[in-house]
Amino acid sequence: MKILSLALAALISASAAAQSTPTVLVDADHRPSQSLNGPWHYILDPYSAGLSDFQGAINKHGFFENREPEANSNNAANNGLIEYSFSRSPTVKVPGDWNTQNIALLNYEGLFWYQRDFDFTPKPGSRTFIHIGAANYRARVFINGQHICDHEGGFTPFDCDATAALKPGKNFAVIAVDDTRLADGIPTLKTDWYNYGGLTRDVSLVSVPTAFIDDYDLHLSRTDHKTIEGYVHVADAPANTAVHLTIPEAHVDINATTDASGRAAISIAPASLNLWAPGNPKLYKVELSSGSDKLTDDIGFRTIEVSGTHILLNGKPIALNGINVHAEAPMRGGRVNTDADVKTLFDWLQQLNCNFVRLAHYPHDERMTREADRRGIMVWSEVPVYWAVHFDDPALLVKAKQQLGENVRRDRNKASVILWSIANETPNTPARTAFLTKLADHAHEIDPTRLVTAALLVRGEGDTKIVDDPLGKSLDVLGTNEYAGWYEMSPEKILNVKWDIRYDKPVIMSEFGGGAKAGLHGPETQRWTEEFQAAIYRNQITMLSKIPQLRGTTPWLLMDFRSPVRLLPGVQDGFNRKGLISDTGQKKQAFTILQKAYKENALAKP
Ligand code: GCB
Repeated sequence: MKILSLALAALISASAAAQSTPTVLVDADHRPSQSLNGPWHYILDPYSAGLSDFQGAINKHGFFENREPEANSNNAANNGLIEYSFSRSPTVKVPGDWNTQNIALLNYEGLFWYQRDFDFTPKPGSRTFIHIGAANYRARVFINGQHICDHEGGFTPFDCDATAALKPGKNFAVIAVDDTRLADGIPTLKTDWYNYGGLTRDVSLVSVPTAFIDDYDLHLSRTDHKTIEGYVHVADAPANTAVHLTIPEAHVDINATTDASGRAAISIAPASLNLWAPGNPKLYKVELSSGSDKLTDDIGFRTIEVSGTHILLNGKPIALNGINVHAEAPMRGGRVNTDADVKTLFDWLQQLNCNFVRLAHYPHDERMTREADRRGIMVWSEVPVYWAVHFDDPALLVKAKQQLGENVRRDRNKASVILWSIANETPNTPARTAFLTKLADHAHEIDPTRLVTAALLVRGEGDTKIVDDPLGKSLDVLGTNEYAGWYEMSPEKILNVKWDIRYDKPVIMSEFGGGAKAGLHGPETQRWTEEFQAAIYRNQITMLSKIPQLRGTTPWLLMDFRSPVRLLPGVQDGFNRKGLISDTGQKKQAFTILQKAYKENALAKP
């Protein structure tokens, strides 16, 4: 591990000249692009042969050079012996984790090389970025043998400037992805989800003019609920560069100019605006241009605030009827990364009468937040600061901020996203509280228009659940996880549970539930039956509905998902079975119970 890290560090500094720092191009999914999805050759490299030699020294002619073995042995001395060949290696599909594409790769964790050829025609006066929707967990990107960039973090997008390495005609890309779990990673070594490795989301080439719009933030002002405010940022443009913004349907047509940092401030109050809300997911076509750069987005306008223990959407109190969703692709496993996956999940959410979803426990594919915008489903969006992260390591705060920053940048123009969650079930220690207070402050600083939350553990004294985690001070909304009826007490005892919430803030019950194997029936007292799970839901609904400051619920969870810590044969078989729907799409009894409760608004009250 150490040797590999050193090798990577040396490799990175050796070719630093070509490298760029990854960025996130906002709205990349709406820009014209050249897709690099499809089959890529791969080499499994558990011993890091493509990066370092037999004594761990850096291999200057690593696999990123994409060479082929020489037939003539005399040539071998010049370039070193070539003991790999991408063209003779098998392929996997991108986007897609490697684990579910080949049974032999199901449990592989380590270094994995991807390679593909592509044709490219550079356009004069343009720059080209390679866009990677997500690579789990670390990625090193090479084009035509040149090292372009590195990225750490398995669930956020990144864009790297590849202009200098691209050439007209035939090109090749090599991407080394390493999903080794790291003690000093975000998340850390242990999670209750599968470590699907690889290029799990779309890969493409995005060409933009030399000066171009890389970022913008357009939202409704919380102060007057009428003004669209924010900024448009033009990368690599001099001060006073003109920016043009139109929203034809709202009769907005304005010009602005950038300051020295490239930002053009926006503030415009249209005569009338139809505000985004569940049941009215109005999106406006927004057109932005600067110089020869032009892009369009579909943006909803709404405000989200807290008043005492209430959550206000467009100034009105709301209740959040939600559920947790992992990015587990319905009925096929692997990660959600297609329109069809997203449609299945959102159809289920709407059947359940949800107006809210918690995208657990990391940023999901951008298709998910786009669809939430279109369908009017509010979103809790999270970064994987999960369980026992090394909170005393300052380097990890940097990594957490990076992932949060990338997530915010990608999704800040999505009306559906109302909550940034900074963590899940972290231990209540001074180091944790200091770390997450800084992360919460950072979230407020980079996006002052949304609410910040975290899923907290609750303390129990007898039948009383106490919410007094000191982190609560830094949060706008408290998420609380509890598993009464499953990890503690029998389902009928749930009805005795009382709450002592020591904050005057809105509460979302961010997890509760229990497991059931779809199709297994028996008495309510028999664990793993659908009846047992249904009893938990019935009693939780009765108990939770009595919490005066309950503003939302997201039970755990919509669909069963693959997890390496769920090992009970014949029942779990490597899956967490707390879904209301099985991994094969079979609905369990509790689905109908929650569906009815949400139809009757029986849980949270506005
Ligand atoms: C939790 C975690 C979630 C787990 C779940 C469970 O508290 O937040 O990631 O999967 O419990 O099933 O135990």
